[in-house]
Amino acid sequence: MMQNSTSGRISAYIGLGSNLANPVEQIKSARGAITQIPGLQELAFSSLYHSAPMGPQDQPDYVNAVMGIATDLPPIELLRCLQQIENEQGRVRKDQRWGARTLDLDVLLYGDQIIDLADLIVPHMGLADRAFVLYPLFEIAPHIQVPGKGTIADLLAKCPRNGLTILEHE
Ligand code: ROI
Repeated sequence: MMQNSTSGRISAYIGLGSNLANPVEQIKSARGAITQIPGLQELAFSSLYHSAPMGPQDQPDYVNAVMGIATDLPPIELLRCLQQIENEQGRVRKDQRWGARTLDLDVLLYGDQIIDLADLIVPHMGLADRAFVLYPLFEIAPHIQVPGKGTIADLLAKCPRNGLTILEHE
């Protein structure tokens, strides 16, 4: 199925998060921008979820979602395109680690590949213990394997919902 090779269309999953400047609109606008990336097609989009911040608590709650895509962009090019969209939507990188942000786009999974580059680690490091990633991912891809970590269903069973609620059904 070419999921393992270096060329051809790969299914990948992108995590979206925002907790500033109208998060629902940030997520919807990011979805539109991602769909415009050449060499990429949307396959699925989760509901929008409302989540309490993980990390510093002195920041607003988040809106999170997960998007499934098919792409022939290499992972690092996909990352660069996503970073450009973050910047275009007013992302300012502050000194505080894990602080508030208008838009965060993460490559969660890229086919069944394990990627360990300076700028990009896939599967995403927080994937297994973040309810705001696992629940939307499970919604759109209940049968996938997370390379090196097991099935999404197994991971989900070990991850409390943590107050995560659906804000807007897809
Ligand atoms: N917390 C939540 N709930 N959602 C996020 O998307 C999110 N992103 C982050 C940190 C700051 C770790 N906390 C988060 O990067």
